[in-house]
Amino acid sequence: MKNLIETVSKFEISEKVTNVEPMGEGLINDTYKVFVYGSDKPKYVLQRINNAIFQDVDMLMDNINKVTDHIRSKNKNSLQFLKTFDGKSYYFDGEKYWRVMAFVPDSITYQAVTPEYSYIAGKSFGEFESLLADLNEPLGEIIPDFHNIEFRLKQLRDAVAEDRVGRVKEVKYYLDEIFKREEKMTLGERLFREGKLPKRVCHCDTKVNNMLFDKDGNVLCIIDLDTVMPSLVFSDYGDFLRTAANTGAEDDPNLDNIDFNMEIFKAFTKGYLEGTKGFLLPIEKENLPYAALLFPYMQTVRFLADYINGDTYYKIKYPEHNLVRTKAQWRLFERAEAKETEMKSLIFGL
Ligand code: GN1
Ligand code: MG
Repeated sequence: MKNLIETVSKFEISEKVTNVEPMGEGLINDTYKVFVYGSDKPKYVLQRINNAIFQDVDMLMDNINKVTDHIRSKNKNSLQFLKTFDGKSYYFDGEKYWRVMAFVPDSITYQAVTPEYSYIAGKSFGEFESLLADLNEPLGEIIPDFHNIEFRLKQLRDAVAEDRVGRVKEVKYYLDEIFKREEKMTLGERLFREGKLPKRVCHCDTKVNNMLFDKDGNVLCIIDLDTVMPSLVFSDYGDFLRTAANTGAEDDPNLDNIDFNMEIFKAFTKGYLEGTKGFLLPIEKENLPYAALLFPYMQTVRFLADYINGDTYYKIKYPEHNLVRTKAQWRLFERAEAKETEMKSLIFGL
């Protein structure tokens, strides 16, 4: 803890820091709440940037600063990052990279949401995309091909070919099911190549727990901006539903808990279509059910590839964790797939 307090002290904070405690459930970075003298509520957030994944920390912070400045220039809430005493947006301690942001007061995060909150989330979230639609400064592609499913399937194939830790034989069922649907699930990339779908500035990690809500369910601000980059519009819509419409947990060991909740789907989609009225193309709207399937599918591919590779990417809590995650995401995919026709007719009516 002493070291963490010392790290925080490199940033422009005038108060006396009293305590630093672990926070959140992120799978990539390590996050801490920072308390200062005279208050029992956290005042700042300290984060260790995972630079194995985000190798170009300058590009990372530059992207984030462009996005937060742009949102603030429109008088909307955004995360506020602090500079170090020597004017940098991160601190390198010789081994690790750190950043500090202001804690958003009176904010709540959820792991699950109600239909009512989903409607508001869809709307605020569509508005977030509208806000960024006129960002003129180009953003760096911080993780190239991040949500490119063709690329993710190639990574899975490479992992299988290498079979580094001998896990391929036990996951054959999932591999077969995944590759059976390859043609169908790579539609977005084909439409992009044919010039029919544009790329837009997307958040690319819109899990429910990456949004701060106020007590009335309004989205106060969107957090975890590391992956903001150009992507197909499906990214944010699909990834939100991946967590929000799941009646179980992302890594639920009990597959019976998992279903794709159509009430959440309906409410979120209604809000999202309102929020994106100004820019969403008919082809983007028509393919929203595809997006709802794509993200559980892609996350299955990513968790499975990491399991086969011997757990090198995602933080795990126990040895089989990535396999449990794979099974849970696949169950969610199957449930969503079974409701695809229903989704299409619902969207058609909205
Ligand atoms: C990672 O850091 P966190 O937990 O918000 C991942 C996302 C995955 C998600 C799965 C940079 O996000 O893409 O969807 O885990 N972020 C990165 O929970 O890979
Ligand atoms: Mg996160």
